[in-house]
Amino acid sequence: MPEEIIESLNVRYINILNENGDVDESLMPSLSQSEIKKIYELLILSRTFDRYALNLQREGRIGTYASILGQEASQIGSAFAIEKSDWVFPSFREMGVYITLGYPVYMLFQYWSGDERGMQTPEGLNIFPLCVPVGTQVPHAVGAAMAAKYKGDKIAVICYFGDGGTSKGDFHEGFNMAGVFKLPVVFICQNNQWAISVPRSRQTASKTLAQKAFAYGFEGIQVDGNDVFAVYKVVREALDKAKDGGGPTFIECVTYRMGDHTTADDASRYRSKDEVEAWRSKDPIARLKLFMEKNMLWTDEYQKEIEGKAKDMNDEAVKMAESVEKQHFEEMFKYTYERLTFRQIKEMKDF
Ligand SMILES: Cc1ncc(C[n+]2csc(CCOP(=O)(O)OP(=O)(O)O)c2C)c(N)n1
Repeated sequence: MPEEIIESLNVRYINILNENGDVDESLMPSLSQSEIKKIYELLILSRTFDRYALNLQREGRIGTYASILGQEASQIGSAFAIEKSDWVFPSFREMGVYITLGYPVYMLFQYWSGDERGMQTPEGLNIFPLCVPVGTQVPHAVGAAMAAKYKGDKIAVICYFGDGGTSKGDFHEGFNMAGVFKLPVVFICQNNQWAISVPRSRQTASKTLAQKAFAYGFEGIQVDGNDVFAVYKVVREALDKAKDGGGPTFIECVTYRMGDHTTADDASRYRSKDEVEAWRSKDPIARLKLFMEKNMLWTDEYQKEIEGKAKDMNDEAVKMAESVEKQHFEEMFKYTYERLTFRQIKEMKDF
């Protein structure tokens, strides 16, 4: 036969919970009623944190902040599947992941107010500090997965990044290594359609981001990133597969960044109101609420109670963050190198 197809790839797309709050029972993950309520409460807590952070930035009480509005299902759904012993490598937009994993909320406010001590992960939590340089966490995560495999630890590594991150060399180098060595790593891309002002259509000519994984010898799956059940299910299965020696998985969560890129951006300069409105009806929290209402898990009183709790937790966290003892300015210089450089000594004196 002079010509034949030697490879064809099938990219799966998964949605379980639709915008009306109905689920595809055949795909529904096993979650108890109390777990579903817990997920809902984490969604509300994370959205409340986000609102607080945006308001604090406008009041000049914290610095630049990257909102998670609209992306909560991708974050909480994925983090809910993570076990304490797994290792997490976030980008800079994963506050919902941090909150779900039990990171102290006050330390998140502390970090965004410019105090790096907020990223000193407390003992017992396996979360790397958030990563501002786009994509550089991919090789870090792959290295950690390599170490876990070498040591025979039955853990998985989870690495988060955005659609923009898939254009970085770090992404391709990390994916290649993960594929060749069949490493226990789950890559989660929150495709929120925009990398600052660069739309998804200008990021890549591929039909999906998920399909990029096939080039490196492992599966890429696309999931409705505003569907917390689908995200949870796919991530859970990928983590189990990684821990059973099945190698890496790439999960593309299709979602939307409802806010500006950061508080230093004005998205109305590069995207239309109509586009934002079209995504508003896909809100990840609204659809879980509808599902819970239909299944007798939601009432007005319950909503008031959990919103009150979320507000109290955030109030308390802001108070704690603002009462942490200030750092001495020397701290800024001390930890970049083992010993201060000549220039640092001069800068410190001049400060
Ligand atoms: C290496 C590097 N280049 C450029 C930037 C500036 N920058 C910050 S965020 C961003 C876009 C990131 O887009 P994406 O990966 O889709 O993540 P999102 O912000 O949408 O969550 C850029 C270019 C950076 N932080 N790091």
